[in-house]
Amino acid sequence: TRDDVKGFLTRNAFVILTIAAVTIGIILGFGLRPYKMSYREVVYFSFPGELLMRMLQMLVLPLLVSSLITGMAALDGRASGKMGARAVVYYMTTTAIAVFIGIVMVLIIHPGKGSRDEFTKQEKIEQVSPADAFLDLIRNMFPPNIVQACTQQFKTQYGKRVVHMKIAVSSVNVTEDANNSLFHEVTREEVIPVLGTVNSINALGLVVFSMCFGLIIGNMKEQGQPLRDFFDCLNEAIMRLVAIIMWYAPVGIMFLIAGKIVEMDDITQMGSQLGMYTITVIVGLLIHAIVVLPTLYFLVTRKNPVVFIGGLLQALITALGTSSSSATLPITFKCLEENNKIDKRVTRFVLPVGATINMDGTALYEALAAIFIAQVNNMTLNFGQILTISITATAASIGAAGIPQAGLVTMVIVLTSVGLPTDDITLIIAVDWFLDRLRTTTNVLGDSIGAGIVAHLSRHELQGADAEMGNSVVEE
Ligand code: DAS
Repeated sequence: TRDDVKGFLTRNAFVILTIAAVTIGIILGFGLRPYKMSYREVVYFSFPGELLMRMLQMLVLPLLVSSLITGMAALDGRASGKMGARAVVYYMTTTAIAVFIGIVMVLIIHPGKGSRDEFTKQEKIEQVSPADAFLDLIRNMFPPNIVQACTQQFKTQYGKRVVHMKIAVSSVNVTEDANNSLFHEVTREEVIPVLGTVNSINALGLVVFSMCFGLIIGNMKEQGQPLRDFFDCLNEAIMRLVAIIMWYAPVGIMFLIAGKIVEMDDITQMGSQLGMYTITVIVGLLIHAIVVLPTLYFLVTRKNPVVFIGGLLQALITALGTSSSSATLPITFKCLEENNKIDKRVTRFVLPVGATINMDGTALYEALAAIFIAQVNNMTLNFGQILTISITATAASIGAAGIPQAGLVTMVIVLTSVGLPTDDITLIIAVDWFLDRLRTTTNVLGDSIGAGIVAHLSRHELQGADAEMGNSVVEE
């Protein structure tokens, strides 16, 4: 009936709008390719998309801090301990499965066979030792200055600038100099992809700080109440801002996707090895995202994963459009809390941590890419080296930030750990902008299903907490 259709449309307005936006974006992108826009025109054209990225990035910081502090303060030590343990077990399990899938796929399909002369040799890459990389990882968990941790972005500990490919100027991970010269043609010669371990320091450092701070004010009883109220109100206010931005998101995503399609290299030029590599990554990510994660969700919750994932579509498409799981975080919150009715005490705790350290797509990708590079160099890896790759790929995915192309950067740790030439990363940069979107979508899916699973496993504690809350209200 008319009312049913009306109800369906309002319930799924966002998703319908976003899917329409992606479709129009793809058509627009391929329609405009023959006009060979200049770089400047591309930046103008993708400007609405860049605005969306900036709006979301602007919210990430207050949202991450307020949700984690509120989430930790709302849980008493015992409940947060149990919930934290469940989340960590889930993260390690799914990341290990993802790495395993990546390694099996690249060994079976073996995309790296054949000569390497088809790869054009590109710029030299700064070498970074794994020891420095790991130290950087731990160092970034303890920012010397909380305010600085919020603003200092994408500088490696070696003080060098990280200027990514030319898309960097029109996305979030720019440095001040590239930012100031927005229309400066950032050509390949100037791109010095210093692939140090670039973490979004604000995320790692702030996650550690917020969790400790939230736990402490949670145990400060009445004395901590003003701060708990403040961060609770801040979180609510940010979520209302997200609700406004969500109406703009489809427009932004349309231009992000169209702008990327307009400027991407001619995919037919891609050599057969790179083509096989791309297919291997896509198959691996699909297996993890469509088979492993939904099955895990069903096994634990006995609920229909298709319905659960249906509620996440807006977040998954935003991840595809922005290739940044931290930029998608505000929308992931909204989808889980409003569509999938996940308890806020779980999402506030699990999502910010998951978006920062749980990246199944990235872990699968880094293990697979490292072995692909070994194959291209005709290097046969022994079991010990493959084990090293799986461990360092897991560590690199934890250290990778939720920003575009972070997985490409932390791959330095994986390659150096088995003595592979790090400048071979340039062999796969050409397709990284596309594979990054797919692995980011997998990351967001992994975080969201993790929230669903942890919420299900913690339902008794949460009901218990509600009952206590209810009793205390009744007593009053
Ligand atoms: N783009 C990163 C993210 O936002 C993933 C990656 O680069 O591997 O999750």
